[in-house]
Parts: sequence; C-alpha cells; structure tokens
Amino acid sequence: MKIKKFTAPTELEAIEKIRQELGTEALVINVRKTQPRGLFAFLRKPAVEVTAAYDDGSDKEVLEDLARAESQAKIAATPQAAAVAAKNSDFESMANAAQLEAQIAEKDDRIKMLSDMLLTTGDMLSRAQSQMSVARQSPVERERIYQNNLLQIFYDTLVQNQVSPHIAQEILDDLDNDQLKSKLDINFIVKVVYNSLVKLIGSPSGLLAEPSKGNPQKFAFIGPTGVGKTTTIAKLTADLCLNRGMDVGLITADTYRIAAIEQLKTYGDILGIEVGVAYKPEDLEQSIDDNKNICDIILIDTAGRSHKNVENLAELSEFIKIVPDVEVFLVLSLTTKYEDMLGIVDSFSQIADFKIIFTKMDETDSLGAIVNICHQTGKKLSYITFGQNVPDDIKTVAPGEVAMRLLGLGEED
Ligand SMILES: Nc1nc2c(ncn2[C@@H]2O[C@H](COP(=O)(O)OP(=O)(O)OP(=O)(O)O)[C@@H](O)[C@H]2O)c(=O)[nH]1
Ligand SMILES: [Mg+2]
Repeated sequence: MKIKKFTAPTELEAIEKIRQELGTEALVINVRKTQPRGLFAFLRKPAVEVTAAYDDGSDKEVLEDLARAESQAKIAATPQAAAVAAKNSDFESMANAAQLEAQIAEKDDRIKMLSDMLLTTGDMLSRAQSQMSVARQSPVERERIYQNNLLQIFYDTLVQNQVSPHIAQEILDDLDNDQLKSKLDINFIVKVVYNSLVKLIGSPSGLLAEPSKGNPQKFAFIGPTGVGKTTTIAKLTADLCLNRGMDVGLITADTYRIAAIEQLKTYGDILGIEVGVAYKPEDLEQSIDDNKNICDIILIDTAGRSHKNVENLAELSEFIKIVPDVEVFLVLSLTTKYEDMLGIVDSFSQIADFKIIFTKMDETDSLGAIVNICHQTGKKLSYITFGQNVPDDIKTVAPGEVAMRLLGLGEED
C-alpha cells in the first residue's frame, strides 16, 4: 500500500487526477484545503489536496507503513472521507467504499499486532509509542515527507512540539540515507535526536556570582511587559539569601508602572531587604554605590518595554549603560508567539548582550521555541520558570529534560 497526494483547484479535479494516474482501485483517505504560502501567496488561489492510497502489491511495505497507516485508517473513517465517497455516488465508488472498510479492518488487526510487539520492548519505548500516537492523531503541516516511517514520526513529533520544520529536517536528514537504513530503529533515532537537541540548547548557566562585598556583581533583568521579570528576581533573591547566605541588594528602575515599586518592596520586606528606587540612570549609579559595601550581589529590576517602542528601549538602554560590568538577562515568556520572540531578542540585542530566561513553562506544552531561539540567535540560556510560586518555581534550564519533552518522552528523571 502506498500513499500519494494530489493537488488541484477543486476536489473533483483532484479525484479525477487520482483515477487517471492510479486507477479506480485507489482510495481517497483525506481531503483538505490548502492556503497558498510564501512571498507571492496573494497571487495564487487556494487549492484542494487529496490524499490517495493505492496497492502496489508489496505487502512488506504495508507492514513498514503500519505506523502511519494507523492514523490514516482513522482519517479514512471520518465523515470527510464518507462525504467524498457519497459525492461519487455510482456503483464503482460504493464498491470502493466497501473495499476501504475491509482494508481498514485488516489494518486495525495489523496495528494491534504491531502495538503488542512494541509494548514488550520496555517502558521507554511504550511511552514513546503512546506519545507519538498522540502526535499522529493530529496531523501536522508537513514540509518534509520521509520514506522511512519512523523518521516521519519523529519529524511530526518535533514539529508538533513547535520545533521549526527546518531544524527538525536538519536533525533528521542526516539519518535519511541508505548506509543508515538498517540501523534506524527507535532507540538509535531517539539517541541521535536527543543528542542533537541537547547540543543545540548548549550549556545554560545561572547566576555564577561569588559573594563579593566591595565589588558586588550586578545583574539586570530586561524584557517585555508582564513576562515575569519581578517575580523571577524575587525567586532568585530568596534563593541567594536563604540557600546561599548572600547579602542581596535590590534596586528597581521601574518607576513607570503603578505599584511596581511596591511589588518588589513586598518581596524585599519578607526577606529583610531594603529596595532602592532609580527614577533616572544617575539614581541607579548612586544606589549601586550606596549598596556596594554591604551587598554581595545586586539585582536590578527594570520596566517592561515593548520591543517595538524605540523611544522606551533607548531610555532603558541609558539605565543599562550606566552600570559597569553589568550582566543582563532577557526575560521571555514561553507563551509568546515564536515570531514575536525573535523580534524581541533582536530589538533588545541593541541594548546589551544577554542570556535568556524563559518563563511560564507551566502555561504551555510546546517547548520548541527554546531550541528555535538557540538555533536562530545563538544566545545562551539561563533559567526557566514554571509557576507563580516564589521561590520554588525556577531552575536552570536542563537541556536533557527539554530534549525528552520535545521527543514526546516526558520529563527526564
Ligand atoms: N504561570 C506563571 N506565571 C508567572 C510565572 N512567572 C511570573 N508569572 C506571573 O506573571 C505575572 C507578571 O509577573 P511580573 O513578575 O509582575 O512580570 P514583569 O515582567 O515584572 O511585569 P512588568 O514589570 O509589568 O513588565 C504575575 O501574575 C506573575 O505571578 C511563571 O513562571 N508561570
Ligand atoms: Mg516588573
């Protein structure tokens, strides 16, 4: 059994193409409208893509196609497929529909046999299979079709988790060659993809400062509005004070938002820290000077700024520039659209070099942006936060854990 896609301006024209090329035995298993993409999309009309299955007589390939056949069989049983069969309401299409049903039943038996076999190969593989079958149930927009079904499943899983299709291809295309064909079992592919993802994420690091009164290390937190800058500072401050025994200096340069000063002061009060307030860059310089002999480390909060507001970014830049040897963190929410994240990284790069802190992992299942950002911008990562609880919901990004989740294999522990 083989699968082939046909595109035409209308569904009927696509089906006619299928009949001409594959004959009347071919089965329509999916119909979808496609929108033109790319630079000149507006000049092109929408089209219909019809997926057909046909028997080329090689039963061996049917078995290899089983992983994909499961989802296709499900699609074939949908009202869409029934509607297509109904449209061709002659005897021939009724015969095709009956044949389709018989083939679905036959595939179901084989799918069951295959999953029974897979389940015996251990916990990790069974977890992989169930996670991946979720990916198969909701088809992804594919930019790449692999002949090898396992590679296709891995590609779909990565793309489903928002890894950019071109990055997924970069990783998987290396495996798509004749020399490796015999090696391509699930363990081997998991290992290769895992290693590639871990390498892409690099070696994240947190605040590496040693206690240093007289010359405290300074860290500033910048980023768009509401991403969790102040909450992240509170989490880190609590850790530095309570677990590392450091004297922490807190200064806020956010005098823009109503109650921003009180927000940081509330955390400061709990930890017994007085918060400095900087209305202008010179105040920040003064406040650092005031704190330098009594603090081991100084954390600076800033006002959330839109990456599109050039004036506000220039103002923020003045605050950053006045602090010598400051290390900067850009705080990015994982709930932000990836294209916007790129714009944010780009705009804030004009102000300073920085490491990235990702927040709000608890509000999304898609961690692909982490890998995409590393690949696209080359920026180093630092912390990831996963909830509103101060101080618990923060840790340094763990590349292995992110890779496992992108592979649909859950958390690494
Ligand atoms: N779910 C979730 N919420 C978070 C996380 N981090 C922060 N928040 C929440 O996000 C909201 C905004 O947090 P803030 O720390 O005030 O964000 P900010 O970036 O300082 O905001 P501005 O100073 O106004 O730009 C608050 O309700 C936080 O509790 C996180 O990891 N997960
Ligand atoms: Mg804030």
